[in-house]
Amino acid sequence: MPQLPPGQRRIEGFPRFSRPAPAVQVGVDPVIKIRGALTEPVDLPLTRFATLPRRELTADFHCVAGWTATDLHWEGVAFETVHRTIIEPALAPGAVVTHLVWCALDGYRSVVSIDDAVADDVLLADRLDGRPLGSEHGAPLRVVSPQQYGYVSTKHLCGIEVHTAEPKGTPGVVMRLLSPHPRARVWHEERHRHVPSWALRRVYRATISPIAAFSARSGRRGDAS
Ligand SMILES: Nc1nc2c(c(=O)[nH]1)N[C@H]1C(S)=C(S)[C@@H](COP(=O)(O)O)O[C@H]1N2
Ligand SMILES: [Mo]
Repeated sequence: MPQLPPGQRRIEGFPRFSRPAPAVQVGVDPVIKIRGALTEPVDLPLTRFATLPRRELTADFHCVAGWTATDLHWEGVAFETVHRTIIEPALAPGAVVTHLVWCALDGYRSVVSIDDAVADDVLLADRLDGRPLGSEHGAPLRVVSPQQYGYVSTKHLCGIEVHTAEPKGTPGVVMRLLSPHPRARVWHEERHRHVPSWALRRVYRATISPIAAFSARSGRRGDAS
């Protein structure tokens, strides 16, 4: 059996593990709003996204809480393609991009360094295991970044912020303590910025079943697939 990254355990299937799914908007062409260090804002409608060169990827998915779903088959567009063909030509003169923020319809946000975002295996995915992505796993479009903890793989993607410096983190002591690692690389066990990974493994493990159960229930609401 192939080895898993440190502190991870294999889980059956692919649990839903997130906030309640946002309502699916029927009859509108969803748009990814690209904002930030650009000459002007760029809107990327999914109808245009659908014309970009496609990419397939089979990868494991690692949640920071310690579960790993194996051999998921994703289809979509490499983020590097979106960056090279849509974002780079729109950059403000002299802007040197250092970070992006993935923004989601449910209000979820995650910060990534540009180097991690343009890695070869980072996808904006609209299909999973041969089917259109369901709302439980991030319809209509989600980020998939297999080398990083799942919290980077933002579901229901609706915006990308383009930054020339690292955006400020969440305020509040507890949140700051548990703030995500700036690289979040699974094989380096970069779970958090401040708290060592071993300190949380047990605590996290205890949260997996309750969160998965809650997520499964809230994910069925408004599920389109
Ligand atoms: N929009 C959004 N994306 C999200 C989350 C979320 O709550 N909302 N949770 C993150 C976390 S912590 C994980 S582990 C994965 C879980 O993806 P899944 O629900 O498809 O298993 O989604 C990530 N992306
Ligand atoms: Mo997670």
